Amino acid sequence: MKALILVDIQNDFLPGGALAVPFGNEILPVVNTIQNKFDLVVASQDWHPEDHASFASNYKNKVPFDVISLGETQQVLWPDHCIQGSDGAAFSKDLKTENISAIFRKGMNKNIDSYSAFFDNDYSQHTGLEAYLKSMDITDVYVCGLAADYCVYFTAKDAKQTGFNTYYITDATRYIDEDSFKSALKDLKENGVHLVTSVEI
Ligand code: VGL
Ligand code: ZN
Repeated sequence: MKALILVDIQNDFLPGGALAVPFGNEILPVVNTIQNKFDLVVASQDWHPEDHASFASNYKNKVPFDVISLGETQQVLWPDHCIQGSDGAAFSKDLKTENISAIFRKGMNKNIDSYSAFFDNDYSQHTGLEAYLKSMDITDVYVCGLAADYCVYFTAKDAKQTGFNTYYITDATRYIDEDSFKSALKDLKENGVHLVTSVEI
């Protein structure tokens, strides 16, 4: 059984949004068209409180894209984005949502970021996505959405790690930073994640 995970296709990650991913809107026709090839479609939603530790605005003398140490992890600081209940946190109106059977929200703990749709960045909390997919007899997971080098990357990595045959759909995602995207692709390949295009599904 095959599942599609739509990662963070939210207004703030689209052109005009607070943390716009360049050309992010180009994935919309692709992610809408492929949904009917899957037994199950789920989505994740970045869902931060205003005082979230990943926001540069919550520190003195920090600006977006600075990097700090947060607990054991290196944390990129972001512009305020995907505030719980805001329009920026809503799914794009151009995303086909009627097939989505469950939505997994992440990044609610103000002290830790959560790029993956499965776990917080320190792996101390899970979202319930793994158990849900396994309860639905899913064996193969396909990952798409925004952004390619952050939440889509970490979601694919964790999907593989938790035992799913994992596919990263290269034409159904866009990146924030080219260098981090290149190293993400290299790491995914080394970890056995398959890179595919939407026409190969
Ligand atoms: C994301 C940065 C911060 C993403 C979320 O969805 O890729 N990136 N929060
Ligand atoms: Zn975020």
